[in-house]
Amino acid sequence: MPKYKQKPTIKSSITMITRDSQVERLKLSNVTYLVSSANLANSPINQLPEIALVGRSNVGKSSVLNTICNKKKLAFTSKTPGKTRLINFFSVNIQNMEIARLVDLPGYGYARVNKSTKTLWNNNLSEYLLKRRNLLGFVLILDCRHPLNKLDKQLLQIMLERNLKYHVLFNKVDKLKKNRLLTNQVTAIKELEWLDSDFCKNGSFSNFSAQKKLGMSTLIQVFDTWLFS
Ligand SMILES: Nc1nc2c(ncn2[C@@H]2O[C@H](COP(=O)(O)OP(=O)(O)OP(=O)(O)O)[C@@H](O)[C@H]2O)c(=O)[nH]1
Ligand SMILES: [Mg+2]
Repeated sequence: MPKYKQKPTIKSSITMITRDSQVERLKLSNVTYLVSSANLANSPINQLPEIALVGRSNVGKSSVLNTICNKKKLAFTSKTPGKTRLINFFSVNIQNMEIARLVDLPGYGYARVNKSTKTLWNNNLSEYLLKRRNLLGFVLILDCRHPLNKLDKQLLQIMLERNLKYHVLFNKVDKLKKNRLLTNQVTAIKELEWLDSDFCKNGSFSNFSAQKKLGMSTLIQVFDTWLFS
C-alpha cells in the first residue's frame, strides 16, 4: 500500500488572509455547493485541502454538513439510507476566497441496492478515499446507537495507511440517554484504540446531534486546527 507523504497545504491560498481576529475561528457561514462527481477521475482538480465526511449509510453525514454550515438544504438528506450517491464537493469560502472543501460522500453498507451497483459505489468511494491527493483529513461519523461494524473497521484500517488526520463523530446523541451513550462510547473507543494504537494518545472524538445542533463548535474547531495549524 503506497504511503502518501505529500500533505496538501493551504498556506499558499491563504497568504492574502491575515490571521486576525476575523479568521481566528473558522467560520462555515459561507460554504457553497461546488460540484458532484461519480468517481475520482471526474472530481475537480485542485490542490485545496479537502475534509471528507465518511460513514455508513444513514448515520447522518449530509445532516452533519448542513448543521455545521447552518444551511438546511446544502446537502440532500433522507430517512431512507442510500440518499447520497455521488461525491459532493462544497467550497469553504473566507473573504470571498475558496480556502478548502468539505466533501459529502456516499455511505457504505447500504444493502438495498443490487450487487453491481454496490460494488461500483464502494469502488468509487474507496478510490476517492485512498487516492485523492489533496484529502487532508476525514470525519468518521457513527450513529452513537450502534457499535463500529465490520465496514467501519475495514475503512479505518485502510485509511490509517494514509496517515491522514481523522476525527470520530458520535452523531444522533439526542437518541440516547446519557448512560447508554457512555457505555456505547466506551465500547467504541476500545475498538478504536485496538485498531489504532495512536488513538489512545491523539484520538480525537466528539458528540454531535444534527437534529439538536449539538457539538458544532467542537467539530468546527477540529477543522480549524487541521486547516490553520
Ligand atoms: N435524531 C436524529 N436524526 C438524525 C441526526 N442526524 C441525521 N438524522 C436523520 O438521519 C437520517 C439520515 O440522515 P442523512 O444525513 O441523510 O444520512 P447520510 O449518512 O448522509 O445517509 P446516506 O447519504 O444515505 O449515506 C435523516 O432522517 C436525518 O434527519 C441526529 O443527530 N439526530
Ligand atoms: Mg448523505
